[in-house]
Amino acid sequence: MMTAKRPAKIHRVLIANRGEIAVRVIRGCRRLGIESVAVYSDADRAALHVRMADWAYGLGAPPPEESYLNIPKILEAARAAKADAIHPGYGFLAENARFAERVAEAGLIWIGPPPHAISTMGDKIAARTLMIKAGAPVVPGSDGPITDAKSALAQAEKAGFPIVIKAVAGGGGKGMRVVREAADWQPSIDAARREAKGAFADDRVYWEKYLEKPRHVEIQILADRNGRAISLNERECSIQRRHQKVIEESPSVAVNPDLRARMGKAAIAAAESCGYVGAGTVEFLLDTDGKFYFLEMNTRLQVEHPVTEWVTGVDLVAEQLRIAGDDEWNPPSLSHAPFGHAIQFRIYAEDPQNNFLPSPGTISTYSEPQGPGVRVDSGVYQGSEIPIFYDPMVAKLIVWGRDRSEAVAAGNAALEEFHIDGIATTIDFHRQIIHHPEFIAGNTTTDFIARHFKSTEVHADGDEPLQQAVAVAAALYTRRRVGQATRVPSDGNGQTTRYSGWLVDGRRRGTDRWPVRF
Ligand code: MV4
Repeated sequence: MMTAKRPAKIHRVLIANRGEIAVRVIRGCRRLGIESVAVYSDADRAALHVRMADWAYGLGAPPPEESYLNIPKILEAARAAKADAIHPGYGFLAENARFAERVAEAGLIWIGPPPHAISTMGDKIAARTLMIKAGAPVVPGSDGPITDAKSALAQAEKAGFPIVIKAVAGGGGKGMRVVREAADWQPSIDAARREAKGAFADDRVYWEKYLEKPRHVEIQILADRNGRAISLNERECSIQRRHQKVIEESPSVAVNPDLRARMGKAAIAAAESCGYVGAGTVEFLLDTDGKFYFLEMNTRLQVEHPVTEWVTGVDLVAEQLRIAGDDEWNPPSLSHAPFGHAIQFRIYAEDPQNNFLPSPGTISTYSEPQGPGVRVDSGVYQGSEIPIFYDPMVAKLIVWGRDRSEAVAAGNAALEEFHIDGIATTIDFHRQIIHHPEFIAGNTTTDFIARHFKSTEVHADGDEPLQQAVAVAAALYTRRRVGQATRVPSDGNGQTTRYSGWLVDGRRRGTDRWPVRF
């Protein structure tokens, strides 16, 4: 058999997910000689993950509660398919401790961390407390949920404004409120509570000192049941829009070998503090003077895992399967990592011209870039329908170069070559970002898009005229490129070839724009 060593206990994995991550896990299984079982909603009958899996089971109606979040139906599919393990992907049930328990109770292997690790890290105060005990740096903040707003304010004022109120059950920015003066304290707590209650059915909130313009740097870890844990370097994920990551890269320009080693140690301490098993990510904020602070731990495989795979040479899905399905695990060697530089661009079915409104529909043209240093993790094919019910990410483009500037150039070329018609996508938005001198210079902080692409933000902040000019220029630039009338040349056979949107004034788009001089 031409396969890598299969974990002893896993023969058939049900993937409780859809889209590109379901496809990614199917590929990981196939490499290890493991059969895959897809599940699908009525909206996904013809989806790529269903076509690629060895087996497929329908779950029911499209709404997530009736399909990809429906625990009884998923367990029933696993039983019917004779699966021996379940991989949750990310999102949906991936960080649901109750689901992890139910999987084990059904006699199945859960390809993820123990339920208690999920629930501990899901409680942001419990996570902070554990990390303080483990001796890792944590942002100054409350040591429990806010009960008495007045005494909490007295404490917070010692740390100093600005302060951020966060949901205990939160993560991802939901229920977050920045407070800049005492007068806003009570209203901010009330607003954060309301939002937290709506989003998590848990209105507990806590406070932290708010760091301005930090970088978001996270550490990938792998841990096994026998207490072995390794860190697989960092990912920089500061380029995000309204708490949705847009571009991720590894390594981070802000991390040197010494800082990498210290952050790696803190991440391993986080994993050990909660008895972590499998692949996980420890998020840190890195402030402007190079100090880092624990933020939260994500107890799942993440969307941005491919950049780590590329610079470490480690197949993270295969390692997840080996850790879950073998008693003994040999950690992969990292002696050559990080090697080169990888960047991931998330391609969303969203319209940047229309405040990033989701753009569902049928993909009429789908043509992926290829060539050296190019990887595409996609959940679609030409003819796919993008349903309205789920996350609108359709593909991830991951590029590699020997250094960051080569990776950016590879990204520019590959984005140029990525053609999707029938729906709006964020492909051109990515090109605008990587052409920005501050991106090229590596000045990627979490306020990058809000500051430099103001026209894309409803709640713009800052008021410098220069920023206004940049935003207007960006908007005009986009309009010209996307709104230009399409030339329809003849292909010489009397037939008309349509280059839908890809000819501007007879010059192929992009050819005169790289490298950019500002
Ligand atoms: C912060 C912060 C500054 N100071 N906490 C946003 C999502 C959630 N995971 C935590 N977030 C933040 N927490 C303190 N004490 C700034 C952010 C933040 C952010 C973090 C990572 C990536 C993008 C961000 C964008 C805005 C705010």
